[in-house]
Formats: sequence, C-alpha cells, structure tokens
Amino acid sequence: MGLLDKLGLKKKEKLDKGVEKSRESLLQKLGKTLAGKDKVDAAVLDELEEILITSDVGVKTTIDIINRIEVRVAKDKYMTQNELNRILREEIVQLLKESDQAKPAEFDADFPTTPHIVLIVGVNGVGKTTTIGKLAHMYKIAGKEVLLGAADTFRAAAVDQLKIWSERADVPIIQQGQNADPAAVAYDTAAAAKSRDADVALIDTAGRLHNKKSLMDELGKIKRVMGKVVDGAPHEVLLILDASTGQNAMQQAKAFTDVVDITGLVLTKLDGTAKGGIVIGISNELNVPVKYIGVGEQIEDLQVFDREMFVQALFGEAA
Ligand SMILES: Nc1nc2c(ncn2[C@@H]2O[C@H](COP(=O)(O)OP(=O)(O)OP(=O)(O)O)[C@@H](O)[C@H]2O)c(=O)[nH]1
Ligand SMILES: [Mg+2]
Repeated sequence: MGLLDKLGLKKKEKLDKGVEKSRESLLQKLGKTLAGKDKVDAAVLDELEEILITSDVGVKTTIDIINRIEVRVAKDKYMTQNELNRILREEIVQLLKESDQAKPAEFDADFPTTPHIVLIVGVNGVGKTTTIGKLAHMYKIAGKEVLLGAADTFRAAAVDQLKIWSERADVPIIQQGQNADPAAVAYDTAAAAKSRDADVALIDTAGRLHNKKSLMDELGKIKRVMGKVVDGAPHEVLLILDASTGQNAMQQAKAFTDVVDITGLVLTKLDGTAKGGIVIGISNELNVPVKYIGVGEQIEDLQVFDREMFVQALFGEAA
C-alpha cells in the first residue's frame, strides 16, 4: 500500500470514529423504521423524512433527498434495508456534488500569489483558534512558511491561546496584546508575511460582535487595511461553525454569508455530537463550500471535507 493510500485510510478511520454518534443515531432510527419491511412505500418515505429532519439535515435538504429517493423507488418498490441505505447514500452524494461546486477533496496549498492571507471568522467558542492551529499544522507539513496573526484582541486569554497553538504548530505569531486595534494587528501580520516571504498567514478574529453592523464594520476595516499591504488580501475568509449546535450553525452561516464575503466554511466538533447531518444540509443549502471539518481537539483533527467519504461514514458501509 502506498503512502497516499495509507493516509487516506487513516483519514477515513478518524472520520468514521468522529461521526460515530451521528451514525449510531441515524442507523438506529433507520433500523427501527425498516425492520421487517421489504417494500419502500409512502409510509416508509414519511418516516425516512422524519429521520432526516430529526438528524439535523434540515427541511429543505430532506425534501430534496426524499424527492430523489421517490424517483428511484418508483420503479422498484421492493428493496431491502441495505438497498435503501445504499440508494440513500448515492442520492445524497449526488445531491451534494450538484449543489457544491467545490474542487475535489484535496488539501490545496498551491497559492496563486503569496503571501496568501486567510481571515478566520465566527461567533464565540465555535473553534476559530483551534482551527487556526490545525490549519497551520497542515500547511507546515505541506512545507509552507506559515504566520499567525492575533487579531482577536477582545479577551485577555485570546492572544495567549493562539500563542499556544503557534508553539504546537511551530509557526511564528504576530501580536500586539489585549485591546490593541484588531485592524492594526491584521495590518502588521500582512506586512510581516510580505517582508518575511511567508506563504500563508492565518488571522484570528474576535467572535464577540453584538450586531451585524459592528461585525461588518470591524471585518470591513480589517479587510481594507490588509488589502493595502498585500494585493487581494484577504484571499480567503473562512467561517467557522460548531456542528454540535445543529440548526443554530445553519442560522449563523446564513447570517454571516449575508453580510461578509465568506469563501469557505469549516464545521467543527463533529466528534461527540449526533447532529452530523447538519453538514449535509449546510453543504446543500449554502452557496459557499464546506472546506474542512473538525473531528477532535488535537492538532491533527482537521480534515479536508470529502463529501463522498463523509456520507459513507455517516450512513455506515452497506453490508
Ligand atoms: N471535540 C472537539 N472540540 C473542538 C473542536 N474544535 C474546537 N474544539 C474545542 O472547542 C473549544 C473552543 O475552541 P476555540 O478554538 O477556543 O474557539 P474560538 O472560536 O476561538 O473561541 P473564542 O476565541 O472564545 O471566540 C475548545 O475547548 C476546543 O478544544 C473539534 O473539532 N472537536
Ligand atoms: Mg479564539
């Protein structure tokens, strides 16, 4: 087995483990519905609909999925639980492929221009700082020069937390301390990335902005000042969402994408929640691609989102 195959297998194992709770809950519900049945009739589809909705897939996406299943079973109503499970997975993968124009699931560290500046945004406690640490590690492993910027200056511990991650990932950090102007820190980081010939800079921001206007103003200012030092910066704006909050994460995603140009989504804390179905809903309903998922608290627990692998992990292998 080649190294890439081995890495792929490791990724799959970790993902399987990461979505264990979501899978157990889904399979248990599916099993109950389908036990002893050999025919997919309207009643089964009704129950399937309820299962998907209560698994945080969301109403719109559930309807999309049920419509597709209906077409498939119209021809052949008689199928086993395994067959229905397989069709369910196939249709969900197809649905996500059609709705999500993201590139294939590969880690992309080939930047069109450098330094490549990434702004990390999201509400309190969703996993912004942790995700920065994990991403820094991924880029570092890919041989890139990484720089972190501590533009979350709102809370005393925020800079210290990012500092700890910079040490874990073994990458430098630009900081000014608590209460510094976040835009000034972002500016410093972009300037340092440029003068040091860094490949990529990851900038942490505060999640604590009470209304849309102050959020827009602050992020707008951060973006403007960075654009003055590095052309086109920020090149990516990643919105971090806590998957364990289910439909709340969907609401946050909608609220942020309304006011900020988000280029990608990261869904964290998939381990330890049964709400993993939210990833399918978000991936289907938003025009912004899910780029990464968080499956644990350790530095290696961030994965490039692979739709197919995810759906397989969520529904389990068909027997
Ligand atoms: N289990 C699990 N925990 C995670 C994951 N990502 C982040 N966390 C945990 O979530 C908590 C909050 O993470 P932070 O990275 O501090 O979140 P933040 O968005 O920077 O928070 P603030 O700076 O307070 O707004 C920490 O305890 C992390 O360990 C994940 O993928 N899985
Ligand atoms: Mg933080």
